[in-house]
Amino acid sequence: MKLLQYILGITFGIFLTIACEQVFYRKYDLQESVTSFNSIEINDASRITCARFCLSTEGCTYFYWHSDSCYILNAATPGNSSVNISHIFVNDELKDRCNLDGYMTILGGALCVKIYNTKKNWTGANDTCQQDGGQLLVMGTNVFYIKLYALETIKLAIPYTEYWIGGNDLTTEGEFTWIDGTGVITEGWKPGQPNGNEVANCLQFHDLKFNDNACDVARRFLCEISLK
Ligand SMILES: [Ca+2]
Ligand SMILES: [Ca+2]
Repeated sequence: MKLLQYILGITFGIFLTIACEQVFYRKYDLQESVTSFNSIEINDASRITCARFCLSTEGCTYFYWHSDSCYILNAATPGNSSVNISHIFVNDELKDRCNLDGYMTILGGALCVKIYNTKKNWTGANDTCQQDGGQLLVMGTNVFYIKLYALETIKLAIPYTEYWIGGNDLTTEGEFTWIDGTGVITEGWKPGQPNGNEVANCLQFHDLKFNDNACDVARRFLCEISLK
């Protein structure tokens, strides 16, 4: 966490008072711009309007606002705008969801992840995450690059090559989907992957790129506390 505090400059936030309830969005600057796809764009919106829109949008816990343009980055129903973002505004209440043994608060709770260095097969790994109240890490299209960025900020804490994450092609061979239903996995593959056909039906990171592998192989794994 100390490393992260050095990397991320927290500049300012905004308070919202809606229906007697105070909500605070804190701004997190990113060290480099990140492209966000499938975001919802609202033009001519103040920061407060943008925050309000986030609050009223299912699934939205953080957003990007710059020069009167507002982007809802992680809505339950993604939009079709892509934008380069240099910071995100994160609902301050999110940081509390990471208050579990070993879970790291990254980008103010935009990502809440635990690195398990004990090895389990894919199902055992997912069971462990569920016992934590979470799931194996998923990286759906609308949050893919933000999560990848967030993981790269803690790469020193992820020293090994291979970790199970939350995708598989158990339903339809060759079509890898995320276990939270956020869609088909089309980007982020290691070159030449997936290559395992019927033998390899579970998704793992290989140097933060995707690779299919046999589900009964024992691997370290990454759990997250979902935003839902
Ligand atoms: Ca397969
Ligand atoms: Ca493979």
